[in-house]
Amino acid sequence: MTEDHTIQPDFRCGYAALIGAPNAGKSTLMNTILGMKISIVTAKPQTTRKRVLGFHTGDHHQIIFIDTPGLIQPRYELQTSMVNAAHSAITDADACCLLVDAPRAIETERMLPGELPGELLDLLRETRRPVLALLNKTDLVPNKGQLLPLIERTVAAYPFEAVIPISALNNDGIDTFLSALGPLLPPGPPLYPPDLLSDQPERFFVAEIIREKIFEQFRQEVPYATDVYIIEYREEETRDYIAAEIIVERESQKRILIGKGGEAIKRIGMSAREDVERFLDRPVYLDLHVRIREGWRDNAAWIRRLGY
Ligand SMILES: Nc1nc2c(ncn2[C@@H]2O[C@H](COP(=O)(O)OP(=O)(O)OP(=O)(O)O)[C@@H](O)[C@H]2O)c(=O)[nH]1
Ligand SMILES: [Mg+2]
Repeated sequence: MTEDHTIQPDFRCGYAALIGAPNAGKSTLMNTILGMKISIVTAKPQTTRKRVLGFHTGDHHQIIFIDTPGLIQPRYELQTSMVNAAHSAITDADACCLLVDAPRAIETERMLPGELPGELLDLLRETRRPVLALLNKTDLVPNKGQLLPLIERTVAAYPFEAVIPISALNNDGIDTFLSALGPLLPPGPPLYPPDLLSDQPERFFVAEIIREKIFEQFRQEVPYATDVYIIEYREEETRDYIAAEIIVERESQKRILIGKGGEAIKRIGMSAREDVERFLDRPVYLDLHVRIREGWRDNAAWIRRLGY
């Protein structure tokens, strides 16, 4: 925004959905643009489970990014709600940004894995929103000549507004992307104050940070069988007291999460607290509890209760 906060007559403001396969780098891209870690990122697919909003305000536009869960063929209730979150973001957005994992697409000669491309492109066609294709992780493509055939295939696959190679991690191509996206938004004043980055409550970010640590520290099915929610959040004089419940599906998963003599849960708590304190910029006491909620991820009532 300009110094005096006067809004230019050609100012634009609107919603931009970040969509794509799991692990394509959607959350990384949003964080890079916002200059703050709003959405959790891990090396594992299906990290993001809910829509996360992030606001980017420039001189000429305010972009309300919607980070979405990766598109998959759902196999249980939680995944169904994840896909629904992505689909509704596409419908709600003024413009869509389809992220492609470029090195993976080059290797497999497909833009998106599995049966998704046809279905997704049909949905995009139906909604008639402008779509940008972002070929991400170009830092991992050693020979830039390899990008050309991928660009050609992408151009041929759909009438994208533009096909832009980027590296979300290295902040490469991001200015080009933002310059292409801004004009696709409708004219209008900003909807949010320029210094606001997101509208999610603090407890959402705290639960997400704990979930990120579980994704980072455990293998195989444990992260996917886990969810986190805040049961108590109390602002005390010297610190915030935050109690969170980590839910799992089975006794064996609870044992893994707690670890021998509680060392695993302690490790989650320590790394999560560090990040939560950095995020909130104040000291916190994190109180973690593990509980079994049998079959929660395939239980519609639980999915709703968990805010999906
Ligand atoms: N080298 C490289 N790695 C990247 C880039 N962008 C993202 N990554 C990595 O890719 C992995 C997945 O990134 P995320 O941002 O979590 O991907 P996502 O699309 O949000 O994934 P889901 O939430 O699971 O759908 C992480 O390990 C990131 O560090 C990039 O431009 N270059
Ligand atoms: Mg994500």
